[in-house]
Amino acid sequence: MKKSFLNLVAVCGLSILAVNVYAEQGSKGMDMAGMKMDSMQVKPASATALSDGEVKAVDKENKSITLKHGRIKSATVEMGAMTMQFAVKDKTLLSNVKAGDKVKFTVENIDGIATVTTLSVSKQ
Ligand SMILES: [Cu+2]
Repeated sequence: MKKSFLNLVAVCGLSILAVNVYAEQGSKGMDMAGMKMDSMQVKPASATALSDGEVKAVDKENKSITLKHGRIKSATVEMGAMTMQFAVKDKTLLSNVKAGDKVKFTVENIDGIATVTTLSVSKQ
């Protein structure tokens, strides 16, 4: 996980260099670079649907999060509304959330464990 995150940082670093190159070519180049940066923020296409939830507890040590969630129906996980603890795929997912936050997340069945694979605070 950490390695792939570092790879992502490396890719972003390369894009920032590209922005600088475009900037020297004038405003038209800047626009193109801007589009490129925007597209990087778009989530990769996934069959996994976003679910809504509210954070009840965060446990970075054990890479888990307790979420009160609505109905979940993803490619590999289906359940009704409840409050439960999930494993998280990467503990960096937990760095921006705290109890009380409303979140959107995706869950996948990884080795039989319902695992949160993406997590972001909902914009109200
Ligand atoms: Cu559940």
